[in-house]
Amino acid sequence: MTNMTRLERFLEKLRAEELDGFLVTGEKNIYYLTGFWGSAGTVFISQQRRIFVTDSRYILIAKQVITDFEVVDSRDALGEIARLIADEQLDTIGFDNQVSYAYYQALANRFEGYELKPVYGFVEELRQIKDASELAIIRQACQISDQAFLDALDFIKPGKTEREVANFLDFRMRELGATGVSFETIVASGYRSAMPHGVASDKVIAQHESLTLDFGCVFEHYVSDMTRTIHIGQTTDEERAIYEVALQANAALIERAQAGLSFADYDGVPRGIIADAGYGERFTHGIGHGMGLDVHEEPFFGRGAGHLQAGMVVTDEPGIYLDGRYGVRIEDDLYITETGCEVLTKAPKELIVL
Ligand SMILES: [Mn+2]
Repeated sequence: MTNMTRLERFLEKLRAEELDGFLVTGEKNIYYLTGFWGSAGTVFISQQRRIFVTDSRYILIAKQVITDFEVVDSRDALGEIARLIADEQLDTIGFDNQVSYAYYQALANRFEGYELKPVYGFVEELRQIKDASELAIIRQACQISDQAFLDALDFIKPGKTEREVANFLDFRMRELGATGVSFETIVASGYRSAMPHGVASDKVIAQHESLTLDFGCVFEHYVSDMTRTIHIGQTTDEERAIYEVALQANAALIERAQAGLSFADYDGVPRGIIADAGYGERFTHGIGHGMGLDVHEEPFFGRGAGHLQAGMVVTDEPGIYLDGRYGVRIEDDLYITETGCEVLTKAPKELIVL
């Protein structure tokens, strides 16, 4: 299984879902299967044919990058694919159920006579299991964000604004090789740190405040996503105690995370620690999510039953938020193996007081 290529896994899933062919949409899904990165591409895959259609803007790069596919230049991708497969005796064609209504109308028009079957997350399910090359890239993305955090510790001072710190992180990650940020950088100080997704504002960071930094970068199309909470000046006993609870929850999950752990336990183990400490109501979001080409991708632990599988990259991000006062969150990215997990984000987690 782990030695199978992405296309082999795709074809195996096609058989399992009893589909004769599948229309792949979405830039990241297409990149995953073909290596082509661009906004205009349509992919059709059956057991016999692999077709990639783009228009004249992208055709030269597509022909350079894409191997193992017929690369076709057309502005009518669906019509072109329907024409190419007309003699193939196919019956049931799958497509992503997230496409737009207009796309579906065009599809129904061009593929008249086929049974069209909407499927949720066909390629996204394959993308959950990272191969060695993907893991190597994600490791580098995490190294970049680790280093940017360490460098930011020298930059952060009372009197600076949250936005100045966010700009520092964003620019530093680019200096270290990132091509962008994986989401709008969260820098939340003091009372604003009680908002789990408080993006950086013009608020000035003051003495004795906590500061939550949640950020990540894009490196070779893959992302990192990490959170650290630090304190400025000095901390109270309560702040130290709450930090310790969040850290214990984060660490307990690292201890337990391995292939086979149920999604319910993935969330439940750290949540139980926070609840036992009396802050269950203050942990107001899910424990984490899958991560790869997208910063939030399958698996989503809140959605139904499932188990960790070797090769997943998932976040571990417990938090405690005291409305109007402050909050703490600690987030790592974990690569799941048969026997445990590798923590990809290595920035220090002991309480830092600047
Ligand atoms: Mn996250």
